[in-house]
Amino acid sequence: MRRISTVLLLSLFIQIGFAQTNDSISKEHAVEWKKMNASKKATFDWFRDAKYGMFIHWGLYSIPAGVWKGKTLKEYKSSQLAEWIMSSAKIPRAEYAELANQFNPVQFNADSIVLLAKEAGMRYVVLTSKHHDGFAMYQSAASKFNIVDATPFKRDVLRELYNACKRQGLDFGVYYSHNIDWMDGGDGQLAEAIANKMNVGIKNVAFGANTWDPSPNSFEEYLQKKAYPQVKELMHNYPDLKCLWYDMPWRLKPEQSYEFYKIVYDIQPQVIITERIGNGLGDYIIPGDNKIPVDANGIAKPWETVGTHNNSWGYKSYDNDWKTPKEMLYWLIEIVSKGGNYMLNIGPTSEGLVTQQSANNLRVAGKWLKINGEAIYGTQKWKIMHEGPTNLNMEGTTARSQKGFKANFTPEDFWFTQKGKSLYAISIEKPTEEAVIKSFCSEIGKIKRAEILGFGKVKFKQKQEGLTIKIPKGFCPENGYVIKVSF
Ligand code: FHN
Repeated sequence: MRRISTVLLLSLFIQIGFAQTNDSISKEHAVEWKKMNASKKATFDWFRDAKYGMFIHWGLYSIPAGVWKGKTLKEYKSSQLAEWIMSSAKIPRAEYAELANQFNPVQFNADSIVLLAKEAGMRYVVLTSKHHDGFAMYQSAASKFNIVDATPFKRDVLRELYNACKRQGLDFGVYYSHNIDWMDGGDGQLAEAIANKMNVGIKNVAFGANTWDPSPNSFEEYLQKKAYPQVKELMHNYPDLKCLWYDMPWRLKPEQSYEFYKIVYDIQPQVIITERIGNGLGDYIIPGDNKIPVDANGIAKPWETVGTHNNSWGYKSYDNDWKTPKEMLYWLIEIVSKGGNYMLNIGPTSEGLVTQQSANNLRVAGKWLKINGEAIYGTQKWKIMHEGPTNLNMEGTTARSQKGFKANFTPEDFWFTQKGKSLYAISIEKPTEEAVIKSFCSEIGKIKRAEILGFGKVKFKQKQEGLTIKIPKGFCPENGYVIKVSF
């Protein structure tokens, strides 16, 4: 019972969004922030067009892969996410740091991973440059606890992925856990938050703090000596980044969030920043992990849903609940029809590999996108998002892992997008002899042309009840198809 409530609490935190602290930034900083935010239009345009990205959670936690001292995460009464094992199993810092001596992922090949992202139809890649365990996946002058200085591997994988993306024409961004650092973040401002009765927007004020073996330094020292310098070196050493994915801002003060925003802007002004920088200072919204907003119309900024491929971000040896190609396509089209982006995660193993099942599923969905990508990239949401009987509610990581993904898509389900003078009706089910799209009725204007992407022009009838299309004989794609109509 206690385990369940801790897990539920964790999922609740992750789903309610990222709340603010009591204060706000100064008036001068608010004016400055507005100017900086408004100057990023080119990157917002890029983001809106790109639609689909690859998230990579990779770090020392891929060695235990969800098992510590013979016990799986299930037996520890806390988070079930593999990258949280240091916290769930309350591993002392020195003991956790020893994992670095074993980290030697000699099979890692950045070009293969970037090629996989390309084959999957993804347009950008975001790597965890440092996750909550405090370990940097690049050469850092600010902390020796990094992949080059602390492991026998001695290779800067961030640099390798960055270069591979450049070679293969994908865009690149970095994730950085700015607020939570179990290795060096002291008490994560916990004592102060408790003393000041700070409203951190969650019931458990200690959430994410290292309470089992905190580093002896203050949080301010961590910011000055590690976090700010590391963000600066990321910005100096890896130019032309698209985004900085800050995460988990609880207890972070408004001026600290502001500083994290400003240091990025001063070096790479084009970089857009996630809402999880905290205190309302993000450039784009993250509605939740594995969560699709029911109604996205009220979201005023660009947004991105991030998703696990199984039910963990970091590699977890015993979680094989992989999203099938159809499920992946569902997430992507549901999100895109609502105007958002989807960033789907892979968690490489401690050898540096992506599991075969995960790679296969990504590639199958990618084949669909090769034919139908025109209905995804560079599109906008239409006034109608979906028609048909399927109505799912994607509530978050814990919900998916506990309930599983259950859906019976039908040939009557269509999701919509638009681009210029064309509309797209997207199906992820095999067609029957005839497709009827009710939303394309005569009321929306006279349709002049209809085609099936990857197939060609088709005959159609447009009436008050909708558009009817005869599906060509023998046309039966397993994961559906797209009808494009033009006016
Ligand atoms: O705690 C992290 C988690 O490990 C993972 O990085 C996700 C990705 O969105 N962010 C936090 C939980 O929301």
